[in-house]
Amino acid sequence: MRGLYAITDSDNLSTQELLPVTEEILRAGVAALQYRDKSGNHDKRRYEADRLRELCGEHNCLFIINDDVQLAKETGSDGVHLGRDDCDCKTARDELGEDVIIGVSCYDRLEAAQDAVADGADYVAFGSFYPTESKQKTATAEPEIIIRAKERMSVPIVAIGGITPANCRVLVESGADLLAVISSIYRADDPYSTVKEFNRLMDVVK
Ligand code: TZP
Ligand code: MG
Repeated sequence: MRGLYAITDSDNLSTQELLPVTEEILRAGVAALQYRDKSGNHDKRRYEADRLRELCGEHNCLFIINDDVQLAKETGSDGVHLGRDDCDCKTARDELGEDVIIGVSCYDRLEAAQDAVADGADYVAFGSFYPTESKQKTATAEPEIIIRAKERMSVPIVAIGGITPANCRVLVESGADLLAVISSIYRADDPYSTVKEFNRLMDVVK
């Protein structure tokens, strides 16, 4: 896993808006897409997740569901992403099996990442590295944590939080394998070109 990790801007987009802009983002070439929707509307979530999984299949992109192990199971997604309010990694593994990718948010805590890896996480995420309007109550992480994590663990490292083409360089140079972004692509004037720009900055050929 290396490259851009797009996260859906579901707080701000209707289904009719979300699907075409996501297709544009996928056409430009991202490594993974995370479906992040906090609405609690099961029917909407199921519908959107099914459509997005299909789109990811067409564009050779991993499809990861945020928070919801059951939705990941129902939709046959490639993986699930868990934070501190979600079920633990071992429970998710028991439910989803060995082949499914499990990612874990570790905020600004290296020890949490080591614990997650010991519990079978396939990648770990740190952040926020920069101020973000997409999530309230975030921790603040420094690029140094990526360097320390790369020394201690071999799973891919995800950086998240306020990342843009203009500020991502230090994260890439620190060793981030994936840059997870919402607003700088979903709210860009030109999401397609912005993904291309990120890929160029990360030296990813897509
Ligand atoms: N977790 C930490 S920051 C964040 C999440 C989900 C939001 C990232 O969104 P943006 O718009 O790329 O800052
Ligand atoms: Mg969560």
